Amino acid sequence: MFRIRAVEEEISKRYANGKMRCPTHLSIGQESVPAAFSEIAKKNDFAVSSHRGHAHYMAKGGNLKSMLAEIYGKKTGCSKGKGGSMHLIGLSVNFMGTSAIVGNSIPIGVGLGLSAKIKKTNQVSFIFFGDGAIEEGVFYESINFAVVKKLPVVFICENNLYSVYSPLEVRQPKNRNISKMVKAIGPKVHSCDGNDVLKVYGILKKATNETRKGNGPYFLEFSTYRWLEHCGPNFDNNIGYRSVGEFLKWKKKEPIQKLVKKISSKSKNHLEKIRNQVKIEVKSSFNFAEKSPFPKQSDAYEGVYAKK
Ligand SMILES: Cc1ncc(C[n+]2csc(CCOP(=O)(O)OP(=O)(O)O)c2C)c(N)n1
Ligand SMILES: [Mg+2]
Repeated sequence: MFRIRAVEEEISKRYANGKMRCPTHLSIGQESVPAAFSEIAKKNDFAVSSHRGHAHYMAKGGNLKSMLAEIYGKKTGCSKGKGGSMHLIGLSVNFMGTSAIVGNSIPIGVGLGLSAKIKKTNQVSFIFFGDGAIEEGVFYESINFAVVKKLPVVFICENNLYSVYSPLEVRQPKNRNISKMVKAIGPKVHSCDGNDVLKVYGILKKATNETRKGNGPYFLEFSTYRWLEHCGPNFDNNIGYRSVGEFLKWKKKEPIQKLVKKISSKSKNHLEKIRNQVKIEVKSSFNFAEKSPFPKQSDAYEGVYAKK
């Protein structure tokens, strides 16, 4: 969680320098789910994510230097500087990509689950998406297919209440409970406080073990909240689509403090060590990205995907 927070805060701090020229969707406030995931997924398990994918890429073991270089548009980036923040890929750790099109990576994640089942590889496919992706038709086709074929897929919805500036209540019928609705399609469904990393860990671990055993797909809904604007490095509570009161209420429930309150003072010392290590790693990774060369004009038609 420290590592994700530190990277996202540094992006936010440096963004105004104008060197990162792609849109960026930051995960500050949403660190619990990817952090728990990082302790559960195996290296050869698959994962895909969406426009807000930095944390998932890092949690799957994606190379931090390559991610930052990508955001800076550099040749050393994970998509060779041609994709930017929303097109992250790490084939060496089976992080199979992120997409700017809401819902677009869901069927890809299901296809990866199907491949694991056909080839009997014992891999699990994890699909990260937001509450907005539930409103895309492809979500229903994909999860139905995963249920019918009993695929080893974990659908992970990080419900942060908003799709850009629209809260759930103007997008979906009043009193709809997403988990209940999805349960009717047939996957096993669980939900919990998505800012409580230990709770998320428990639910995600069980779902992963069960789906790996061949017991079919899971849909997990984790409630959380993004602190910054939908896209970009700033706070935007002043523009009126959400209240300062709501923001402060969620800020009190933020993932890192929630964990710190629960642990012993010995563990707190350990956390301080982690925080310091992370600072050093983040600084050197930004230096790498800033110093890396841009792609050449002649690279324009080269394949964008990194090789294993
Ligand atoms: C198919 C499609 N429709 C609309 C958009 C514009 N758009 C980009 S991000 C976003 C919000 C998605 O919300 P959610 O899935 O909840 O993710 P969050 O940003 O909250 O993490 C929208 C509507 C898009 N990129 N793709
Ligand atoms: Mg959302």
